[in-house]
Amino acid sequence: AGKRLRVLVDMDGVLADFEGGFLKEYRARYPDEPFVPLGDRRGFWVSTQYERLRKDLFEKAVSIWESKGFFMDLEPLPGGVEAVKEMARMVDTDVFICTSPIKHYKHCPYEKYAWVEKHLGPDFLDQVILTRDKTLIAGDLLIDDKPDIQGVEPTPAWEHVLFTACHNKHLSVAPSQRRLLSWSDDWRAVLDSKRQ
Ligand code: DGP
Repeated sequence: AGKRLRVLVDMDGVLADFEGGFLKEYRARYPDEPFVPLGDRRGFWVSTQYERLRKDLFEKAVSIWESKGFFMDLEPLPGGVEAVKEMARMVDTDVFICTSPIKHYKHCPYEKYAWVEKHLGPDFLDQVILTRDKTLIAGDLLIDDKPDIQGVEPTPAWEHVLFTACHNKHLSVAPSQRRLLSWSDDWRAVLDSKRQ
């Protein structure tokens, strides 16, 4: 047995259905405004695409994820919670939830912890890392749906595995970049490929 494997798993778009939750709440709150169907989503930033639709929709989009209860009520994405629990039970494997809170801090950080407690259990709270700069966090793997993960560290320790989401599935990424198409994809093989 070699050294332990450390896996960093993103939350929004990987474990929690940010895009689906956003669209549902946006349409409920602004039923008469135009919206972007999930099949038409392009680019990581939801607000940027809504602003292109119409200038004032930027603020309307932002109002959704700044609302109390938004992050807490996100549905788990299929298989994510089960995959993370299984990873945590694997020998020589440490799993952390690595997530960037929004800067409107009134609800989001609290609700992210509450979501983890609800879906993964109170013991998993030890595994939560809230950071706006994931390049500082050392790990073997970072499973994340954001195509470009940057920060102050130019050479992060992790390999970024791109988790497929509605906003990134059409992107052609570097041939060196690996993808997980969903939690039904072979994430166990990705972990095994990093073991010594
Ligand atoms: P992460 O998935 O950990 O990289 O965190 C990114 C967060 O930003 C996540 O909660 C989704 C959210 N987000 C998505 N689109 C936008 C946007 O247009 N503006 C802001 N401020 N946050 C957004």
